[in-house]
Amino acid sequence: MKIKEMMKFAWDNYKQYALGKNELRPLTKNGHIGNMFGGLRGATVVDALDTLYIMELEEEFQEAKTWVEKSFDLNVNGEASLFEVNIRYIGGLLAAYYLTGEEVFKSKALELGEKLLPAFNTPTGIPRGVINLGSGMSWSWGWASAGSSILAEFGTLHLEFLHLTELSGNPVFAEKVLNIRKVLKRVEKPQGLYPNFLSPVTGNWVQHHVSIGGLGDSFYEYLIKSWLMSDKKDSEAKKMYDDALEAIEKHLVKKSAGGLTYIAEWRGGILDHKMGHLACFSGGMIALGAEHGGEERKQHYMDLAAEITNTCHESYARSDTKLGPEAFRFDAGTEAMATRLSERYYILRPEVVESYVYMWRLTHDVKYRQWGWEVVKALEKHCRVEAGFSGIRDVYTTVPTHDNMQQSFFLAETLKYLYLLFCEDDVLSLDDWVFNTEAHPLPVNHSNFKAKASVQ
Ligand code: DMJ
Repeated sequence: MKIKEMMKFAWDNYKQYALGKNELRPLTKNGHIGNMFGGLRGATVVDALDTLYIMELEEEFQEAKTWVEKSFDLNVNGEASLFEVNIRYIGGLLAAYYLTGEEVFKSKALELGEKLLPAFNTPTGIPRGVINLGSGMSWSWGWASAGSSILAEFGTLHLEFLHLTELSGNPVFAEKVLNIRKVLKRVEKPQGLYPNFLSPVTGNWVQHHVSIGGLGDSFYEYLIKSWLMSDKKDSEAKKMYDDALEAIEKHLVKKSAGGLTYIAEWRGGILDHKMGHLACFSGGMIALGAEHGGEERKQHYMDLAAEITNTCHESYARSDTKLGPEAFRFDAGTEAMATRLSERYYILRPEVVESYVYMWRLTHDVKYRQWGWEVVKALEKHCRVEAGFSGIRDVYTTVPTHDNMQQSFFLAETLKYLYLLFCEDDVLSLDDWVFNTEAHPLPVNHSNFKAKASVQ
């Protein structure tokens, strides 16, 4: 199948030119390390493991596994993003363990999980965003206002941390994330909304910026997925999700003059009529949450999910490359297009395809497969280069503008979701698996684990 060939191509080039680095630079044919992972290496290896396995790229999976066994060093010193290490490394290792049963993935996940714990040593227990994996010192991002922690970062640990407790028998991981939930339940929410910046010292919001795109996104995703992963026992998470979505719908969801439904951003009550590519995961999330409501409510949310997914498809369809920009706007006559030069890029992100997969699995409307295939063709035409896949700087021109970066999430997510879009529903069935925000599948606990997920 075509998508399997794309994965093999992406992997083979990474292996040839960048094995052990974090990402491949496909134009210059070398590796990129970056500064998100605190000295950890092989982000692409760990992110790719489960995709290689699922696609039955056996030889390539063995190569990746061998690298983890022989070369993946956790004794590093450097400033890491707690969020990124969790979703890519812990998520990737956990998924690889659950799919294969190979102990090496479990032990590395647990060892790395321990290294993240000092980030939670704050007055509220809300972790800071950056941690030195060697010394355990942690601090907030320099760009985050007044030393705050970011909703999408501390709100995107729950799934992985419950599994760390499940696998280790050590309650500490679950305790940390259940405490985060407690703080969030307690704090007053303006209009029922969750702003993106919270002080880890006082437990109060620092700024009233609300977004279902960057800085907020996966917090909402992890609420509904916590409920699903607990085999629908964690009713607290479901209630928080339902309430948050209701507030979002009331205050942020809008329809453009041309009839496109979108989710705006909110700054202290003022709307910014912009939707980020990141926010496009929400079509899938809303459909996933709708699947389990009452009949009328379910239809309402399925309609909303379909409308948002359609808008995100429009953001692709209205570009010359048929790939979508980093952000698109609905103002001054613009509909679903980027207006700023700085927002025209596409870095191989998965969110739109992710929504196609959920919509396909939950409706079986063939248009989602057609839309997915449009993405495959566009990636082949505009992002495939001699030695891998590259992001592009401007989706509105077909003159090549490659950014020379093959993101690890392209292998973890974009290619995995494209593959799943064309598989039978029982390949990683939504009844048995939840995908973490990096598309790493974690099993639903149909037995004892559900009790722990609802502890309070
Ligand atoms: C990925 O690392 C995850 O999907 C995350 O939730 C958001 N950003 C990238 C992909 O765009």
